[in-house]
Amino acid sequence: MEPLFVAQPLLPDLADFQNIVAEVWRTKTLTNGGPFHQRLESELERYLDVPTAMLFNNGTVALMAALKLFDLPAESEVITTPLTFAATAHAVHWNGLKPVFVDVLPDALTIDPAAVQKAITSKTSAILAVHVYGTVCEVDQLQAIADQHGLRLIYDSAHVFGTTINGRSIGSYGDASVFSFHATKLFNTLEGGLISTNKASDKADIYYLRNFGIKSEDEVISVGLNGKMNELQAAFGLLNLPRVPEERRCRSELRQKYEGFLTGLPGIKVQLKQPGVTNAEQYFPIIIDQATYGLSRDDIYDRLKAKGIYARKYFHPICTDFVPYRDYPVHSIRNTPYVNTVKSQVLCLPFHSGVTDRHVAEIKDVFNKAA
Ligand code: T4K
Repeated sequence: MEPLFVAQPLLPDLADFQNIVAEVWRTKTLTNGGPFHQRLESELERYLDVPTAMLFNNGTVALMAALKLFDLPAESEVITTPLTFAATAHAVHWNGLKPVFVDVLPDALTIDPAAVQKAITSKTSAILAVHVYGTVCEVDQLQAIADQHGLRLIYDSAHVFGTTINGRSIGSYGDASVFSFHATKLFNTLEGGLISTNKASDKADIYYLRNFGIKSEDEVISVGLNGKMNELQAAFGLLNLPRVPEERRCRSELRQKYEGFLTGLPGIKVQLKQPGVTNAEQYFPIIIDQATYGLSRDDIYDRLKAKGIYARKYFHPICTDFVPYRDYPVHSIRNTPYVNTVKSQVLCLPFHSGVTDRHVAEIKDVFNKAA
């Protein structure tokens, strides 16, 4: 059997992409907001149903720019989760701000609002919450906390492209939302990212942050980055966007197949179902409790790997295990932060349209033997 990976990129039809490449060769417009970029940006504004959707060259740079947008005081504290990809914490650090890590909620694995409350100090300036694995944060509670303390609320939405909560776009929550269009994401532009906000008036500021702060040939008005997406990325995205619903449908079916044999297995928890939330179908995480199940997460990971099935232990090690953040505590309402337990229990199974029934049977076999 060919190796099976946790992710497989969504690809446009090659001939369609070749035609678009030929068009780029003809116009010689490679970057700096060309026609493909402009089209993709307006299509995403519609798709995400937000007044402001601004493309970036990747999700990490978009996160850095989103934090910069609010002029947070130097060295102030940004409360975030340690159960995320390193980029979330790094973006805080690159802005000269201090990440303050707090615990996650059992089952949901998103940032715990009670732990956020507890971690707020006079130096706190923002909350950077992550809709991890596609499970959405406690958006109402977080907004109430942010309002009460005058904090900015920014969402890392890398895992929730196209999610809605009771019909409202995930990209419209908080002060800003940041998406990743990396190859491993449901919607990809090779590499790419986006900032969305609920205010049309943010457009100009985000534009300057993305393009060196250049206002005109003679004027630079802010300390901007080079966060621009190029024309080949944008064209790739334009061809991929219409393919997202079908990919999402395949993943939804796959979710049902996985849940068919995992739900009810003692010691295994599948992803939380959130009423009113449309799941983006980005990841399929499970939590394996060795004491009840008999085998550990790492045992299952190894057994799958022996069959050429590469599940991933996202996001273990967690941020506070990484060298730059090793001295940072995890604030919690518990004596032992829940995240320190669950980090050794989460496993993301291969989750994309390339997973066949044969693969599912192989994976089921591993779990059944273990049970
Ligand atoms: N915030 C959050 C919450 C995120 O999850 C991420 C990114 C970001 C921020 C930052 O956004 P970006 O700056 O990346 O836009 C991957 C991705 O590189 C990373 O984008 C993603 N999160 C993270 C969760 O996963 P790795 O180290 O797991 O990537 P890699 O190369 O091991 O890929 C996983 C599997 O996917 C491979 O085994 C095979 C398959 N694959 C991968 C690539 C890159 C392909 O089939 N083709 C490919 O081109 O980090």
